[in-house]
Amino acid sequence: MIYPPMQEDSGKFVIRMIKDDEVVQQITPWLPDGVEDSRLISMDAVAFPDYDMDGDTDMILIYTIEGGRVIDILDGYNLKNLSWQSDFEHNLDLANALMQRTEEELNMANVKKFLGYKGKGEKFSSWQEAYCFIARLENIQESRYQYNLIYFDEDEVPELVVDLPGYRAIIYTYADGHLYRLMDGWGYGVLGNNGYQYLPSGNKMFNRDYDYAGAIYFDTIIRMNSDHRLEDVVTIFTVNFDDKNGDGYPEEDEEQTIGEVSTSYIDGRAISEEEYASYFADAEETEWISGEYGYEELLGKLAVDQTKPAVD
Ligand SMILES: [Ca+2]
Ligand SMILES: [Ca+2]
Ligand SMILES: [Ca+2]
Repeated sequence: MIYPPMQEDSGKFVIRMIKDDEVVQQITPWLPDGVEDSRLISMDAVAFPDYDMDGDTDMILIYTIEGGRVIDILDGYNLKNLSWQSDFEHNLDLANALMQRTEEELNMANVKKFLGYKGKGEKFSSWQEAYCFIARLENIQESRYQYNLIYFDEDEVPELVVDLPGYRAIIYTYADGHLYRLMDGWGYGVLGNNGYQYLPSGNKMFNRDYDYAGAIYFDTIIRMNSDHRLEDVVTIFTVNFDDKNGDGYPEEDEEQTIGEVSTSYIDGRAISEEEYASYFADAEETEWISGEYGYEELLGKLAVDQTKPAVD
């Protein structure tokens, strides 16, 4: 059950979700810039639609504060049938967009309509429709996103890449009327992570993460399982120097050996060069996962842009 919002001493208010007398979630509703100190007047509506149709239940709050009416969208993560076990994250980009776009009547029906929510249990009729739906929501949140359609696994349905070039990547797949978020804004481009490569139609992704300026690195090979989730196939830890004391860190007297010797491990077991190479036999055929074009061009490729009907 959800208790009415509670005003704390600070004047801030929180929402607590209670199950069996235990607080399982505490959420501090969002207050827009400039009205952060506003007090709550009324909680007007609470709904739990999976508005972005990714399989995880989300939350929409509408409330009135001294500064006016506010919409708060909270994305749920791994929340299956409201088990209350997972977290919600404020989606401020979407909330801000809603605050600007809907006028006078900020009610739940209008919010759902703006989000394009199809309703509980509804399905998409095609991957094109599903990707059009989710790309619209992504584009509202970040206009710099670049898109791509790639064939990650072996089937005929491409995966949708949503990429903030050099920063983070999202990937969606589609099956049987449903969207699945494979990668959820995985970061790259900093801290020794160059990005993600995949074997086209091979259901195989490669990522290498360097540390200590390349003295060690982790190779992770990832695949999509039958639940449409990514899972690690193997992680290989490579020490690229003579690690005399075996702590995985290049001490001063070991630093000079960087690049001279290298040993790879799987679960702590040293592996041969041949075994290491066997995991990368098809690495030559990989491509980078990256956005290649903007939102409008994506719509054209999905042939859903009504002003430019597909011709062939
Ligand atoms: Ca969701
Ligand atoms: Ca596919
Ligand atoms: Ca060492």
